[in-house]
Amino acid sequence: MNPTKTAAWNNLTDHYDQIKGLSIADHFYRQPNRGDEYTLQSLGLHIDYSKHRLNQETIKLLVQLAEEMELSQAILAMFRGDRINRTENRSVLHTALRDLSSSSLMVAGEDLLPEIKRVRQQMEVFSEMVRDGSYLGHSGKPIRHIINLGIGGSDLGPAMVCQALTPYQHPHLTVDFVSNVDGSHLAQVLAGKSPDQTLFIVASKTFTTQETMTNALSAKQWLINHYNGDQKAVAAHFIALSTNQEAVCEFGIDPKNIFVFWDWVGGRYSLTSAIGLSIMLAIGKDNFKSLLSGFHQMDRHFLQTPLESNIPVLLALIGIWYNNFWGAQSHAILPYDQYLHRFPAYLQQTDMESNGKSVDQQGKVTSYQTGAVIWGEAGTNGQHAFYQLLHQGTKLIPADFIAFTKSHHQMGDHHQKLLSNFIAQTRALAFGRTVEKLSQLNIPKELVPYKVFDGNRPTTSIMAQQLNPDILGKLIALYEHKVFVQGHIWNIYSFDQWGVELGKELAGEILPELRGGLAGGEFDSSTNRLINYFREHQS
Ligand code: G6Q
Repeated sequence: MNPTKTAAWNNLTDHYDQIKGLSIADHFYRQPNRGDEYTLQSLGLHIDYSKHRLNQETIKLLVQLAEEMELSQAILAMFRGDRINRTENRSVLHTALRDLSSSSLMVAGEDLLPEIKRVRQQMEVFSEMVRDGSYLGHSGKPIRHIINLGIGGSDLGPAMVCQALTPYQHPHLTVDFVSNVDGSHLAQVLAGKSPDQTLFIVASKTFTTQETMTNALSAKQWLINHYNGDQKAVAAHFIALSTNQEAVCEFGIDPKNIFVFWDWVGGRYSLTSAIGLSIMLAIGKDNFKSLLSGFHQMDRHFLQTPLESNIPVLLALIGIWYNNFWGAQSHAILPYDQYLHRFPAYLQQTDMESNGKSVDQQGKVTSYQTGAVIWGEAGTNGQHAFYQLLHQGTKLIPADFIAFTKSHHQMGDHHQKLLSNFIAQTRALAFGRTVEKLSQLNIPKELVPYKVFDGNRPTTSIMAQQLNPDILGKLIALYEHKVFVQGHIWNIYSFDQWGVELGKELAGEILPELRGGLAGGEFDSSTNRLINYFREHQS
């Protein structure tokens, strides 16, 4: 259904006209207790959405929009395994991977949970052996270095989580991620590593992705060179995470070292499947379980909580409010935690690959805006870079500020300083600095216009006690479901990625030209010229 044809959409358009003149400061003036009234506390998360250009009527109408779009039915359909990814004819069941409370999940006459549990147990046994040193490399030494070879969904999630949970990592194992087909990436990670103590995880759902297979073959060569051509070394130093068992065996990986997952796990939603093995190796099976439990609690919250107090639903609806009624083009993710500095990049994929679509579920080009540009960086670093534009630029950029009350490192007053910046920024963005305030500060008159901050820049503050596996699981699931809600309301298919597939095809098209003779003029003149430039300037 086209969301713009709903009564709620019409009402929201009128409502926007009525309140667009009110600033965030005006809303606080009218409702001084907004800080209490627009805060949700659930699952150990403190979500403050008071610093927004909205009131209770806005929320009511946004919830009506969700109801008219039959959101609750759509949520149920995803959890029970309906084939909601219609363009690929697949179910979307990443929630089953972390379902720690159900005893069965029947989809098309088959219970999915036993197989999920079997693979998780296989992962646990394997990761415990590596972690306690009983898993040995080809020359009988324990593993010290783990290198995940994967890209996109087979890289970003595990890489972000391993970084975020650094304080929980095994002290004697290093975990690296190589994704780029640029040989510099692999070379940099291999440098200084001893092959006889290195374990490669080839993470690829399809096991055909150019970047990953190229890196895997080069890594294999590096290993075999070390063992003077002994191919048997591969079995002890390579494992695979994939849905394509046949291709994995062809590569020479021991079938018992294949950790499978299923076509109903989308790449960017796969970190709680076997794709998360690098995470389990890094933080251990118990911490991995806490991560899953965090995910699962947010899944339950999403499934069971009424729309108006459902965290992912609310954040999604507020995003739609800015995207479709205020014309915001982008959304910033600003974690005030250095360990979360990869979180914006991770969410970029979750959100932009899912909702970067312009054709609706009926095959028609949408007449309205869909997914926002997601970007961001850890605070306080961003404050010394792009916050200038957030405060005084011409663009409207709603932002999520994320912070934790407890640091993993008690170091002087670092953490109070970090958090004071976090709180001060959301306040400054909302309320700005007026001419009246400046006049009390003895500012030269001609500088006043430059030092005025209009404020009225919307933010959501998300706080929790500490960045631990459980809270991280909740945060990730929160954003996954936010993306789902927005995609559903925009009436697009969030779980395919034909734009990514196009890139995969194109990479193969140009490669022979770079290897072979002069470009034959089969492409446009710019492409031919670039190909020729490459060929002529290689040496
Ligand atoms: C994710 C996308 C994409 C995918 C990579 C890697 O949802 O489909 O980012 O994860 O292209 O694909 P493979 O895991 O098949 O190598």
